[in-house]
Amino acid sequence: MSSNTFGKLLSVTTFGESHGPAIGCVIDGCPPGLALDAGEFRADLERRATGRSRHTSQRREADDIEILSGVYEGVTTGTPIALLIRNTDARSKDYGNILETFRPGHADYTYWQKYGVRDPRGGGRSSARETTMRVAAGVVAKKWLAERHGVTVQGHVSQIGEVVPRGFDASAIESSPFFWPDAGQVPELETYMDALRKSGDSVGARVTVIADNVPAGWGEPIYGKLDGELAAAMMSINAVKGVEIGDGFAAVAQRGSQHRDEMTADGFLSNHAGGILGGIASGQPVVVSVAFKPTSSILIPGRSVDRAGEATEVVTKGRHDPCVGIRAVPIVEAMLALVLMDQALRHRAQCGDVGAVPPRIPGTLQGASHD
Ligand code: EPS
Repeated sequence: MSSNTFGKLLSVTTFGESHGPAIGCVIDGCPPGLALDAGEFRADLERRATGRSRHTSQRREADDIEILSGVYEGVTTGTPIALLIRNTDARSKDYGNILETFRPGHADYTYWQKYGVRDPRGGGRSSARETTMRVAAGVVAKKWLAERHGVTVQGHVSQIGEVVPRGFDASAIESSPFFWPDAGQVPELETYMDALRKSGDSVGARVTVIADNVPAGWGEPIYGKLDGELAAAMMSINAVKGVEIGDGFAAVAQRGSQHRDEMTADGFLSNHAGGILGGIASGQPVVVSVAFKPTSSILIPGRSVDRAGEATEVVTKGRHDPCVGIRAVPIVEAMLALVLMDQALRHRAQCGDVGAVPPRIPGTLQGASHD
């Protein structure tokens, strides 16, 4: 199986299956001298993990990181950083009844068509378990971006099913079981999710992530556009069906006079472009929204075929997420951070001598819209 690596100067390779002995990643190209310790991965891994609320899969993994290489006396050495997490709570018998068939809406069928062989336990390599290692690699990128450039990356869930936030309070996000920016709506969402789970169905979600303090100039036209690479990175996450940068598809119905972000010496007057022009960061916040489909592993029976091509009915039992988008905030943050760090290193390599060219317009003026 190829294509398990992404990034150019900072590259990440992930490996492992959901029910195999371990999952892991190799981060190559991280500059030397970054302080790094296994405990630093804990917070983001917990944010992504299953079993931390009743609204997610109840599989309970410790997600303890082992740093196998690339760090000596607490700092990165510039050599490949290999990280490993052992799987401790796989329950493969849950998959006994779908070994011979294909869940409708799942990669079961396409993996089978492509490889002619598959590890059906927990979805094998196609499982969202793989995203654990993206989050781990993202911890390194977030830290480097924050220390070297003051870049911060923060996400939230911006829609669950048909429910959208009524207000926006950044301080509400991390204490919410839904990464939701309006604390007042959490009881309503709990009721919504409880009813959904009882019905045996699942629902989609939208996740929005914003990177602040991204310097103007990061990104490479023509085929290495920052937005192009972000779209590819986001689409590589399990269950993602759509990516928007800034206004995204809403731009279709806008006029040029409305969409353009007018510039003053004091700052941009809006951010419809999502911080990227011509594939290059403008110095405004980079705003990415990602659409997650409803999980296909559900209790409601669905028509399918078995390996012999005979009609059958599939019901997926086990420990599944009724809304996989809820746990996706740290994954989207990680992918954004990894793409930004790669682009930062590439910018430094080619244009490090250019420096800041006047006029340097500060980011978006306070009060201007991100959306
Ligand atoms: C997943 C199915 C479930 C989730 C898993 C993602 O796996 P299992 O049936 O083995 O419990 O628990 O999520 C994780 C284990 C994780 O760490 O994210 C799937 O089909 O994608």
